[in-house]
Amino acid sequence: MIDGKRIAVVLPAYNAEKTLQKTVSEIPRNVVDDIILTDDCSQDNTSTLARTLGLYVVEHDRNKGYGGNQKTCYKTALSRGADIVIMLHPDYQYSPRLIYAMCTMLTSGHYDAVIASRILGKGALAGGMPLYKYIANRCLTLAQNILLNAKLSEYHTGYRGWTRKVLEALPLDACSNDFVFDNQMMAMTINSGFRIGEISCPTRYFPEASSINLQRSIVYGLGCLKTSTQYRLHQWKILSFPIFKK
Ligand SMILES: Nc1nc2c(ncn2[C@@H]2O[C@H](COP(=O)(O)OP(=O)(O)OP(=O)(O)O)[C@@H](O)[C@H]2O)c(=O)[nH]1
Ligand SMILES: [Mg+2]
Repeated sequence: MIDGKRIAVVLPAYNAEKTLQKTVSEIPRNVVDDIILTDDCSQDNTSTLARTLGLYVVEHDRNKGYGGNQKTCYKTALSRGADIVIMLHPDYQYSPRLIYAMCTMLTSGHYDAVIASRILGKGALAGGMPLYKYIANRCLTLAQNILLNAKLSEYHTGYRGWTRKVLEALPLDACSNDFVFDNQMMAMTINSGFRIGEISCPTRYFPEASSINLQRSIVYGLGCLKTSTQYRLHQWKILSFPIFKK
């Protein structure tokens, strides 16, 4: 709890066995009330390990995709009474020690959502982000900031925090079940006028923390541009899209 708000951390997991324990060990248990792992039909022992670590586990009976997995994360966290939900990839790419800082940005009342950015500061390349991902991240961010009329340092982090108000307001079921879910959710948050804060976050790249290949990265990048273009067309009242229905 922080300021009387119930804090949940959700871990959308897929084959996270090798990195789960390290990730969970750095979650500040003194403030986090609920740790939920949703297992998207992993082929390793992610669920078994998660139960051993004392997490609340939801298992999909078939692979629903990254976005489908996050839908389960947020529904579960809300149904278990969360006021603040921090989404963290369980691949130990991000520092769980920043959960407290992210939560206090949300409980302060200044922000409705917060992202932990790898781009704020100079740590991304030092942390091992491949140059092609860094350049793609910067170019997509520039394009999205222009199309969304926003000023974020990145849109692609796997470490985000939300208030209950945001999660209840956004029509998440209208979003993709694939990786572009994250990007659609950011665009929807902006469309609904919610205030987004950012903190800087160190990143680590190592084989288990990064499984997305070039082809999937390209599909994701094009999906991001499509999302922002849809937002612009929606704002100009030229076309309407279900993800931007308030
Ligand atoms: N549900 C589901 N999740 C997946 C799948 N593939 C990867 N993930 C999860 O999606 C998250 C992001 O994938 P990563 O491979 O870490 O992506 P990345 O290469 O680190 O991407 P960047 O952090 O942007 O550089 C991880 O938590 C994975 O466990 C999948 O097929 N289904
Ligand atoms: Mg990763």
